[in-house]
Amino acid sequence: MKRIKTTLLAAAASTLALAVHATEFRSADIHPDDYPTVTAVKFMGERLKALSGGKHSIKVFNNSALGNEKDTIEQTKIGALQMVRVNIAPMNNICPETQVPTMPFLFRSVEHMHKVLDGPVGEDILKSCEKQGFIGLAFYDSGARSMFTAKKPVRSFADMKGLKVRVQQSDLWVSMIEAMGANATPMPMGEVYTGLKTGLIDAAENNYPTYESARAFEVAKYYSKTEHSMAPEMLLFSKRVWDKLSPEEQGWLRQAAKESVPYMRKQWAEREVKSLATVKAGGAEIIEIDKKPFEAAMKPVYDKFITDARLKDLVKKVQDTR
Ligand code: GTR
Repeated sequence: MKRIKTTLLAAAASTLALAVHATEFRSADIHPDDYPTVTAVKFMGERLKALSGGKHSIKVFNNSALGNEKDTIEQTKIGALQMVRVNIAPMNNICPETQVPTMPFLFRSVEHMHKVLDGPVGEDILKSCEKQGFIGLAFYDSGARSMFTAKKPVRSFADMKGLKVRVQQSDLWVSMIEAMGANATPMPMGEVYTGLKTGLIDAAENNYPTYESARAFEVAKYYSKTEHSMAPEMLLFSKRVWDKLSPEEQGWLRQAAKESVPYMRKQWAEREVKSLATVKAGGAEIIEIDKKPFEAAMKPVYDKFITDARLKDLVKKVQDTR
């Protein structure tokens, strides 16, 4: 009898321990429910739940419910938020190594980008944000970004002159757009639609899925395929929270994040095709453009941002990756 009692007590205690320590990590995203970054983090949550035997899960707060990317990065840094999925651009001013995969015309193809980000250079860049309070868990795809305009189409490099272009909140992005002869206005993504509609800005740039999901094609129907950057998405975990987890828990998170990458890539490839069809059906004009003058204009951007030996070495390693 005593034995049974002890066993029961132990079982109750362990259930209690599980209940006390079970954690639902919160993760932020600016995108809608069906966007591949959102579905991928949800998938990661399912994997985490399975790997941890139900101990941990993830709740995604998307649609900018917790604020814009800059705000949610701040919340993650202080540990108020455990995880965030953002584009790499708003990290550019925080950890300089993230500038490397953002650089214009750096990746030759999607395959090249995957090879770099899946290899030691990607690992190195993810790790580089640790000293700033972020554990880099993974990179996700974001395709290539191109220019879209509201009033006049951009058919050649010269058409960029004087345009007011919205950029992400990053000094590197400001320089990139200025090197194209345009004026850069940094602002959060959530303000782009109204900005284009009211004429506060003439243009913005993004991949097909965001051009579509933000309904930007309704107010800026000329999409010129400049494909100037393949700046990827990043999945970041708060180091403050991370340091309180056991190595086993950290391992589950890393594993679940890793497993979400191929899932995301598949969803992404499908979404790019779907979004292109949607924007075309919605009246967008897709313009083929000579990218050479754009690429040639980017030398000052490299000179200004890829300054020290470490960044130069990383860029070289990317270029040498075959
Ligand atoms: C999207 C990206 C977002 C955000 C947005 C922007 O492609 O997925 O994270 O960075 O672009 O331009 O602000």
